[in-house]
Amino acid sequence: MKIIKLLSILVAAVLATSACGGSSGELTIQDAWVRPARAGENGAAYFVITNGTTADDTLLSITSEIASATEVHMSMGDANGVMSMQMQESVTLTARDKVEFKPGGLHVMFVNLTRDLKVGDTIPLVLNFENAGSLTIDVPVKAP
Ligand SMILES: [Cu+2]
Repeated sequence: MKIIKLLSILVAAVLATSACGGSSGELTIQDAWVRPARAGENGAAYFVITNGTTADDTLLSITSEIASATEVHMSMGDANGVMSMQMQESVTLTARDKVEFKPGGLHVMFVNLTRDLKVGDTIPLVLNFENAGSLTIDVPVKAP
C-alpha cells in the first residue's frame, strides 16, 4: 500500500511539473538587426518573434528614441513588381508559432531618424505586447 501511495504522489508531481512547464513558455526575440542609415532618412529593423507560450499574443507597438516615429510596416509588391508599404496597427502572434520580420516583408520602420545608425552601434527598442508586457531589446546595427 505504501508503494502505491508513493507512486501516486510521484505521478501527481510529474503532472504538476509538466503543466507548469507548458504554461510558462516565453516570448522571445531573436536575430535582431538594424539597417545602417543617416539622420533624416528612414531606417528599418528586423527580428524573429517566437511565441513559446500556449496563448496567442499581440504586438501592439514598438517605441524607440532614435526617430520621429517608430511603426510596423508590411512591404508588398503589386503585379508590376512595384513595392509599397502598409502600416500595421498590430501583429498577431499565434501560440507556439513565430513571426519573422525581414527585408521585403514585415519590418520596423523608423520615420525620420534623429541620429546616424552606424555599423557597430546598438539601438534599444521597446516592444509592447498585450500579454507579455513591454520587452526591451538591444539591437545591433549591421550591414545587410
Ligand atoms: Cu516601411
